[in-house]
Amino acid sequence: MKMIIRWFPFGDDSVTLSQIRQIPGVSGVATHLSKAPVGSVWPLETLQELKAEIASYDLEMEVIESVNIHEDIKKGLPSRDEYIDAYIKTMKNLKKVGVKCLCYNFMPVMDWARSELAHPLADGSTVMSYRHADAKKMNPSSIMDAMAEKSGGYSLPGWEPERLQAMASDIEYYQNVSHEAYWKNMKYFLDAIIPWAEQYDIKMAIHPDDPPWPLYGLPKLMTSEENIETFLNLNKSIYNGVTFCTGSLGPNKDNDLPAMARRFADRIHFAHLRNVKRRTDRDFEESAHLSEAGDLDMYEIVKALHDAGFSGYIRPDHGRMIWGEEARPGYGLYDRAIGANYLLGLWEAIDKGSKGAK
Ligand code: DNO
Repeated sequence: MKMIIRWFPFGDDSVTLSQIRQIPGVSGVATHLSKAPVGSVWPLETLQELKAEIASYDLEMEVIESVNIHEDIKKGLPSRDEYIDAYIKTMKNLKKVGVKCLCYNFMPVMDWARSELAHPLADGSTVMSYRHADAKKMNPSSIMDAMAEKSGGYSLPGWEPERLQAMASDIEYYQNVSHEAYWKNMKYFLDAIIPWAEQYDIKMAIHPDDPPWPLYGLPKLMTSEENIETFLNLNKSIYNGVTFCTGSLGPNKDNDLPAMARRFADRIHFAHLRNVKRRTDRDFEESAHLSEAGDLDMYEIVKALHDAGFSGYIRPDHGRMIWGEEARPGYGLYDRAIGANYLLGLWEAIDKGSKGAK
């Protein structure tokens, strides 16, 4: 097992590599080329420069999070083949710089969703939270309608009218895409790239949908044990694996995370470990990593991975914003450093316990 931390390159992160270097037990970062347009081939030279910068802090760049999937692939359009081709070329360049694991997602239109970025907790920290009723109001289609009626729009940085327009029409598009069709589009992508993943020895690790339930009528498939099983059966190569994100799957109380970790252990290549506090069956907030801070039993989750012989990558996930830190929501230094060392402590105790150490 290797403990890593997510890091955003090219001055896009308030957290520095020299700070990450000082977190005990962290061997590397999960990173990506944020400026590369979706669907483009990631330039080898830029990857080499990035790797050298990371290596100069004695850290590894073995995990990429993420090479995003072009929407045409998810939609199953004829143009998908050229984007798949570009994806494979990117994988080839990643292989050349020693990448071993690639995290991506197949969420339609948007990545994870939250309704509040700085929800105050009783201890004075803030976390990201999700209230289903509020999230529904953020539907880009209804915001566009509201704007059209000049009744005032929702304003969130990054939700500019142009982007909203594209999101709204994409959401519209998916209203007619059945789950069966979406599974087929996934399989088409997997069958095209997994043979290359095998050749380049890059473990593919799909990220679950977050939150793990339907939103805006979009096909959300990576949400449950049953669906992950279906996904893994689409292409049975060991290289077709998952990112086991406890914070994404955890808001649904029916997801038995230790059981899922045991069941899918040989196909889990990357684990995002964090805790959540459920408020209702559709509302939750993120919490400190410690088991008692949320609803997930982190000891049982780590134990399940350990006992199954997990040898992939783990990273602490979204942390609280504490000690006055100002950073990208969820990705501050302090609480993730605490989280990493809590998880490493669990791992050491479980590992030594299993060997009967005194
Ligand atoms: C959220 C992250 C996700 C993840 C992507 C993977 O904090 O875990 O944005 O990186 O879904 O493609």
